Amino acid sequence: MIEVRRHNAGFCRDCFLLHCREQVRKAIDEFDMIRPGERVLVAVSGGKDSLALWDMLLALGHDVDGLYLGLGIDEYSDESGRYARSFAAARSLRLVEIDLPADVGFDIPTGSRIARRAPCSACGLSKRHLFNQAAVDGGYDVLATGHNLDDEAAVLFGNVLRWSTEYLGRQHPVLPAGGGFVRKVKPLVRLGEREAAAYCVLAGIDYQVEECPMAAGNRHLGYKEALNAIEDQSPGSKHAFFFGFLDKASALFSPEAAAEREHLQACASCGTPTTGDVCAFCRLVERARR
Ligand code: Q46
Ligand code: ZN
Repeated sequence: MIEVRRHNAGFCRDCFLLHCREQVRKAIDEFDMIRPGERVLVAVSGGKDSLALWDMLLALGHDVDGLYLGLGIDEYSDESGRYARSFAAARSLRLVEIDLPADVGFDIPTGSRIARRAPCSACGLSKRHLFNQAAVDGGYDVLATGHNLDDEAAVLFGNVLRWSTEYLGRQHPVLPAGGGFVRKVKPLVRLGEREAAAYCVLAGIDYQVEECPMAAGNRHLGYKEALNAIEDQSPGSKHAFFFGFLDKASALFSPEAAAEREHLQACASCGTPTTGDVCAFCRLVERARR
């Protein structure tokens, strides 16, 4: 029996798998994430969330290929690539691969050091850019990522703590396509981290359990721990926090994000929309390659 305290419910194996897929289907419908016939590219890291998401999207009948980005983080990246590849191979799925060191010229640990950026900041920037590029190049309509309810609640918590209004205006399970960006969706927003892990175990999905070594001690993990303590006392808090924000507050911040989008121009080097002449990713690549 799998207990989900947030829903005050217990499930057997088959009902739990159906429950998870149903939550994903609901998120897709509620936020109009994927329309019939659209081609989806899902970014997979080899971890539980993204592989569960790929599996669930296929089970729901979507046309989905995978995208794996090798970050060059020592054995962690070697192992994560193996999990992503074996998931795809066992199910005869298409996995698009990009290797940051081989294809772009730097790995996250060295690149971030040289560019004097925190590893997760250099990594996030690289992912955003390369995921979008791969989706555009492959002619996909939608890019899906495995961010779950715990991730979104923790990001929201951090943005609220600092009142980062420009980020609050952009925090949504769907970012529409436009100006060189494909639509970005987060179909796992209705599922918690533990549900994604339980889904993998029950669906027979082998995933990388080890977390990225670069995450240790970062703020995001601290926010997750704080929210876990609250959730323990009061199940449903994360859901109420995040979905309450979407219902009641998110629209208040969107004009600021929209105004920012109006000032974008094409990067002189790669053409991606940016606020400056050259986008942050191209500047990172330039510095890291030096
Ligand atoms: S992979 Fe990249 Fe994460 Fe590792 S370097 Fe940080 S952002 S922790 S999701
Ligand atoms: Zn650029």
